Amino acid sequence: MKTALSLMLALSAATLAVPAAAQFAKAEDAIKYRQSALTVLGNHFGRLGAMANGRAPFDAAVAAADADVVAVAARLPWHAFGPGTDTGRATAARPEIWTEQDKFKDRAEKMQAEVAKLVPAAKSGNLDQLKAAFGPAAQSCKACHDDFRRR
Ligand code: ASC
Repeated sequence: MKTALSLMLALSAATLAVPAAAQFAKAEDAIKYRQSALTVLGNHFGRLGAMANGRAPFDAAVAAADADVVAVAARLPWHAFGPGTDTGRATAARPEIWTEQDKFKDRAEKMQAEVAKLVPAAKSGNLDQLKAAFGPAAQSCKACHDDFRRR
């Protein structure tokens, strides 16, 4: 029974891991989509950060839910950085995203790997584990912003 449940959970996680790629009629739509995904990501990540840094009381259930949202949202923006979506709406995306694609992809993958670790950390109910996972995750956000987001 326990195995069947684990398998079911693993399968539902696998389904979530590959969200159907959204379709974009216009560059503006792609830009809006990725900005929305990153806004949701930042909102929930920010709340985890407040708990990790002691600016908000640690609430294990809230942290676990935030980490789940962060892990899913982190997978969403990337396909919305397609060719021709460098302009079309106000964007902080730097042109290097399209001229240094391997580096951008590497940063995106590193970020997803780091934020995925927030999920078990938050679900442990142990604030020290959340703190340990939060630092590298925040660093992975910053690493990409430093190179690929306009200041
Ligand atoms: C956040 C947020 C970011 C990252 C980044 C981490 O809470 O909105 O963009 O953390 O500042 O360095």
